[in-house]
Amino acid sequence: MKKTGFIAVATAVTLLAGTASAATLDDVRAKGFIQCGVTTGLAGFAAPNDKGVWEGFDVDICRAMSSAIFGDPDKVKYTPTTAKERFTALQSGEIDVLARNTTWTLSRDVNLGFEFVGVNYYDGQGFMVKKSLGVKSAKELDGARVCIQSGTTTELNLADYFAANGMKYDSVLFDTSDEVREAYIKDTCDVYTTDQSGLYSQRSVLADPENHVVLPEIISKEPLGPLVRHGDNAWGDIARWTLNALIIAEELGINSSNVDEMKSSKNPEIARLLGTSGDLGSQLGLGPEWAANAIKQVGNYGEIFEKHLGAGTPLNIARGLNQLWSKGGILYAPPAR
Ligand SMILES: N[C@@H](CCC(=O)N[C@@H](CS)C(=O)NCC(=O)O)C(=O)O
Repeated sequence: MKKTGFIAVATAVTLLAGTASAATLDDVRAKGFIQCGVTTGLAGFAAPNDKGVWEGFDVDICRAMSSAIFGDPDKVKYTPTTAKERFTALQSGEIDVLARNTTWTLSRDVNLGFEFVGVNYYDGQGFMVKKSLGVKSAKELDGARVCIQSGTTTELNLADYFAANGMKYDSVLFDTSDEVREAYIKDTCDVYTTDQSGLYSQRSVLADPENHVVLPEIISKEPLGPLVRHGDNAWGDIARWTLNALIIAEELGINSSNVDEMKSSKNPEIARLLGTSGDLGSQLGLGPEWAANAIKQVGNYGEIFEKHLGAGTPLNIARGLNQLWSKGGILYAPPAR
């Protein structure tokens, strides 16, 4: 009896595990789109354009997944989430993936039950002040009123940094970055702190960006990346390898303009990635052109970075740490083979 009971339980667990691992992709295919959690609006990363279409560096992660699955980058619906709401939206199944400048931390991974599939932007927390304040370093901020966003890693880093430097501060908390920016403009606080990328983004939409300075100190590590729920490894694999494919494409010199010619390349790594040899696509439960479609329709990592954040944009962010490992940065994708 005992033995049968054990086998029955073991079978049920196996069946459940089998169901869970296929669920999200099946569900996404059945409904015909990916439900993608983004910010409530952060220029360059995720914001609706003048036609109401969401675009940005984080949005392109979801678009690339859509290309990999559907061969079409626009089979995506967007759910704007505040920093506080984002995790409930993912846990409850309201969204399939969260692509929202979210820092990979132990407690989010383990305690909240998420799977960070990689890093699409290596960041760190910084400070922005008005130039008129004459402050040159974060060490001069003792006694400052600091505007921050609730539900973020920013809060704990700020407390740690001020404590470590024997300084005091008053925090002024808001739910969205629009509210933080408005408060900063209205002098409700002296300093704005968040991920440096967020500061560049927010400065780019101020009426007078030239009057604001991002201080040199970086007080934390903020590896930002897309995440999915624990329990559906196959779905996590699709998100992970879509991101990796964009990075590998840049390494291999494949971009949105040359991807079709590259399909006849003699380089075996290129052939495997673009699906002209091997079966990487079917291993992921996708078609052979999964990566080729993502690269063609959305671009390689470098193209996506330049389009939304690079020198030609109001954000004007240097690649820095987000340069490929082979070019002095730390962006490194495991091999697609
Ligand atoms: N990386 C940090 C901060 C994330 C965060 O919320 N950043 C701000 C940057 S300005 C943001 O995205 N705001 C957009 C919004 O309020 O919708 C975290 O994961 O907690």
